Amino acid sequence: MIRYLTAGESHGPALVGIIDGLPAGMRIDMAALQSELESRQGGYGRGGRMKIESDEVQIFAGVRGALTLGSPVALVIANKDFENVRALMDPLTGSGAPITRPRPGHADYAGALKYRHRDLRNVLERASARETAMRVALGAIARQYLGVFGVTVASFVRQIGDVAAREEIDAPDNESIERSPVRCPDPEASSRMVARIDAAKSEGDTLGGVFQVCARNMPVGIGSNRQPGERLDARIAAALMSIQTAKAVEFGGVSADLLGSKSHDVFEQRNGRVVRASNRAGGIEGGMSNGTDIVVRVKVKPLATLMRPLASVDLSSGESAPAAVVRSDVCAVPAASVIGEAMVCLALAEAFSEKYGGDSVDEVREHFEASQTGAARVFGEEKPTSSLTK
Ligand code: EPS
Repeated sequence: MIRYLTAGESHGPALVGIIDGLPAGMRIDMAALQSELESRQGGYGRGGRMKIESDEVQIFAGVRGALTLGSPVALVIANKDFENVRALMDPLTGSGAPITRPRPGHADYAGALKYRHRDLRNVLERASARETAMRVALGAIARQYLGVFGVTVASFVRQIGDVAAREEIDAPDNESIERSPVRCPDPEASSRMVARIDAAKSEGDTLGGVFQVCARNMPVGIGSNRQPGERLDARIAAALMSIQTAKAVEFGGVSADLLGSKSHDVFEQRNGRVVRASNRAGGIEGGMSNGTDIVVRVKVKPLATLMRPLASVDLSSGESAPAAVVRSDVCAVPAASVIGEAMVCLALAEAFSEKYGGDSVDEVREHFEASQTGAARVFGEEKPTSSLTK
């Protein structure tokens, strides 16, 4: 089964990632990996760090001649800023004045007590969203694996602060997303979002928002209803909630204040196929993909590092003091949407590998095709059962 691990501190020498369980013979498109890393670095509202970094991923294991070997794939992304802070962050000799005033909303306080660190830097370095660069690189590989099944994953920004894209925008084209400096396909909302970011910056404040991820061309039956942790929505939600700023995840458009008669996606028969009249479930029923698009929205909090710091307590003296101020971004919702895609790709890759198995790409493909053919025959070939896609 596909699984992964990351390691690395924000200002340490490098980020490291391992993805295990990929089939052999899968072509790795490095240009695609690089372009996803570039998207994550972009987005209006980023701070000075992104002028220092230009994330370049290197493969250290598991690939030869651009084809996976079936062994674990190991990736490294250097932190360019490490050279500027080597005295502070060198793994063997690093030291410096401790940070002792926790930022409300950050990992600082809980981490200090949990790991018994007197210097909050020892917590915040790993808690930093810098680590998501490696997730995006791993997610790009997971996306290439999903390509074997024809599945695609895209995202866009719905809201920054109190500025929201028009609600009816649901499946925008890629160009309209990429054209916007905040990955919002509604041009009018996009310019208002940029203005909101400028205003927050000038006030020493930060902004959160909402992004949406969509996985298309999903087959039926990924994930399972057997055990709570096997449910596809539970797995995707867990993956998305692991993004540092994420606070809520919502599938589809079911509303708590509507009756059941207005909430579900009725079945229709069209040209011998079973189709759905709507997609309020967001592509998942009973913990399994139902063949429609997986649509999920994620709410992210405003960043916890404010240039005009919030009230805090100096943990070394016990005195009231403003929270520590360290360099940061004003808004990272556009980056979070790219990271959200990576997390959905990783969660899906894990679930697909569980269902289709296989040691080589050809074997995976054979399993997938056999499964598709079998599913289409469940109720007999003459019946309208082929709701394998929408
Ligand atoms: C981050 C703070 C900033 C961001 C960083 C996440 O870094 P720094 O403290 O070095 O200015 O730029 O994000 C990244 C480095 C990145 O690659 O996304 C934080 O505290 O989480």
